Amino acid sequence: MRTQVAIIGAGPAGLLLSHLLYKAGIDCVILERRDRAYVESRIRAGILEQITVDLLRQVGVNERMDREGLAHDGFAMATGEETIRIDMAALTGKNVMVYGQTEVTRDLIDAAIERNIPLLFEAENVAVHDVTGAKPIVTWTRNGKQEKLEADFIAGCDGFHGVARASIPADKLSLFERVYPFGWLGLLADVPPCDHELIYASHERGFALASMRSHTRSRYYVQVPLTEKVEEWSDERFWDELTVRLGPDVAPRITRGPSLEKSIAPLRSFVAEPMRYGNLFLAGDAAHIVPPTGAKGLNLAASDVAFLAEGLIDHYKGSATGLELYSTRALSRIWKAERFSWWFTSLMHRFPDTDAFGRRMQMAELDYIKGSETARRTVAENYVGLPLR
Ligand code: RFL
Ligand code: PHB
Repeated sequence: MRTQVAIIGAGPAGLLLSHLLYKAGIDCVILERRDRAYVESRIRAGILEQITVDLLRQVGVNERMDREGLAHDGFAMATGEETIRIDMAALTGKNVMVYGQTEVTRDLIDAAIERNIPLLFEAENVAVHDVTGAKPIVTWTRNGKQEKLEADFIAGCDGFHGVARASIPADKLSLFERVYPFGWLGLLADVPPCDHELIYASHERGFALASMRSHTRSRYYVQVPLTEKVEEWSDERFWDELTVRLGPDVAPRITRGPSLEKSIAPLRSFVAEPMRYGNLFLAGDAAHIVPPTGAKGLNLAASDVAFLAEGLIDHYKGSATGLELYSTRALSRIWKAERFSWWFTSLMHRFPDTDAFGRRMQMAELDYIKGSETARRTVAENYVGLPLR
């Protein structure tokens, strides 16, 4: 088999890239290790920046998102004592869209099948070869049979634990990492959200987030120590803790219900530089991870593949510039999102070494944000997403 671009991974990065290439008339094949049901059921992100929404519209995979997605003009930061509303629309003229990653993924897969974009699920033992040569190769096994694909380029869109970054010699990459000493326990339930906007709460007992998927489906998170096991959290225990952390004003508006899903995600900041090795390009979580506090992970995956598609389109038009600039362009946006996510995480969470002074610093910063339109605009500008360039 032969194609122009071999894409490893059918997450948001790989799928969106395939549609951007399709629109430009560039052939690709997507190889995904898991089956379709597994890929579509991974519950993760919920917030799309306008740039991501625009990209989905650009590739024509926007019909259901525009019908079912909820535009949000603001969100709240709560301290237990006060609530600060960040009016994104007034401060930046932009908003964000609540539309789950599961829905984005489902729409992109449906459209890929409709457009006959080759999408191979259950491709096991994917390996890349000769990536520094002119004819890179991807091999895999499927139903016990060894398969092979020749390509001009390989896009490693296979997430943090994928094979693409792992195939690059260690001395060709610089890695930057911070692992946080806590995780997020998330719960999804078919109950109406406690508020029409998201609430990020910084409480003495730890962080909590009230989010949603629709008017009838809520997504909540509480910060937990990494030693915690999900089995130790009955639904009742989760709702009790959430109620305390969201504070007395919000508590009466929380509707409890049985969990559809409950899981713990560790928090990490991570960047691998550069995002290119020969003809292998990394995009999305394969190259970087942000803690979910800023809602940036999926959105960075989208902006990466926008830069990568631009480079590939340039290449097939005869210019190497876009691909040469890919890593630099992408990393410039990534590092700013890394900074915002790290800052927002540091401000809102309780760290094991957060003493009385540290807590006062957090409270003083939140009070400053409350009183300063300039500070609120800075938060809003980063949350809605910085421009591509
Ligand atoms: P993905 O989604 O991990 O997809 C990678 C795909 O590659 C496949 N794969 C392989 N395929 C073939 N061969 C191999 N060897 C392979 N290894 C892996 C995998 O099966 C998978 O299908 O990466 P991608 O496309 O880069 O997308 C990144 C996003 O998924 C991620 O950044 C976000 O989910 C992060 N995130 C959030 N991002 C936001 O923008 N807004 C949010 O509100 C938000 N909330 C979140 C989040 C992530 C969370 N968790 C669980 C980490 C909330 C949470 C709790
Ligand atoms: C979510 O709805 O899953 C979500 C929303 C905002 C975040 C992180 C996760 O910052």
